[in-house]
Amino acid sequence: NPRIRKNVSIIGVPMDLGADRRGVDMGPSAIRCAGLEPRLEQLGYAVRDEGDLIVRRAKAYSAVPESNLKYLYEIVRVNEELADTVSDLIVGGRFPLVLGGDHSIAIGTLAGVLRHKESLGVIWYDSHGDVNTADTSPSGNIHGMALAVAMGYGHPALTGIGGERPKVKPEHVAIVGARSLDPGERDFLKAKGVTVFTMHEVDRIGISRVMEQALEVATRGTDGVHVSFDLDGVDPKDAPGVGTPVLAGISLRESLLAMEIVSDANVVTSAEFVEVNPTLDSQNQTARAAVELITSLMGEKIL
Ligand code: Z70
Ligand code: MN
Ligand code: MN
Ligand code: MN
Repeated sequence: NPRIRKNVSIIGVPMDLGADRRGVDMGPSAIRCAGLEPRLEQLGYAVRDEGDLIVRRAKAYSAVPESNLKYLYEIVRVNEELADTVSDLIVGGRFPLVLGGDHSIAIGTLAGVLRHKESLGVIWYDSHGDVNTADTSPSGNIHGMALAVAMGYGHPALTGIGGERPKVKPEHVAIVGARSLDPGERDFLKAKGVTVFTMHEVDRIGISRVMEQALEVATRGTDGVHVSFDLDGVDPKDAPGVGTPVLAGISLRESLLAMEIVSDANVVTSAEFVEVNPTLDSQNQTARAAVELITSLMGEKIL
């Protein structure tokens, strides 16, 4: 994959505040334990582990009310740092591979990438839409708002992360695997014209055609593609270690094929894998699935 640079940087973000649930902060450790770095090296990449960003524990400030946006200011602080980190790595000619942590970290990853892209395509692989705002969110959890924020919708403290830069345009976004959308999210996705491949489309036309169409959306008029992979997009039988398992999802086999199809398109310029919660997992199964998905995205072939 020529668009994926030879030099890959792993950035861990042990964030759990956006999900308001402990355990997902251990995701980066679990994915490293499952052998990510050596597997990428076997593919010929020069890998540098940048370590983890520091996320302060909730206890210190959880008493502070922040409207219905839980832990807003610590999430903003970490995502500003993540945006700077990702941006600096791109300047240094490196491919940013971000490990979560909950999905709120996509705000910082995308903000960093967007300093270098006029029109970024996004493939959002998730059982959820993550397009709530403070007004529509049933939970106040910022991980359920990350994609809306990336498109410029939400609290100004969130949409302002990363400073002046382009936003993700709705016509360049493809959500894959959706099966749990809140009423406000349905309205938002329709109003903005976001392309959504729900489980209905996955079952009707198959994952390979879904991914071909998702790639069309994410590459038409764009100068790069970001893959934001929430492990809860995968069926809980294959990926049980997630905070919000949603039944009847995309199998691991289909998901690996999805990543292979994206890899073959040679368009990916950054990626993140999020929502692995080792405390809900068994035998590190979900982190091991994440490693297989990552290596498939990065060009691993069976033969
Ligand atoms: C719901 C909300 C969400 C992940 C749950 C759920 C969002 N739409 N995202 N788990 N990964 O609270 O906004
Ligand atoms: Mn998500
Ligand atoms: Mn999700
Ligand atoms: Mn365009």
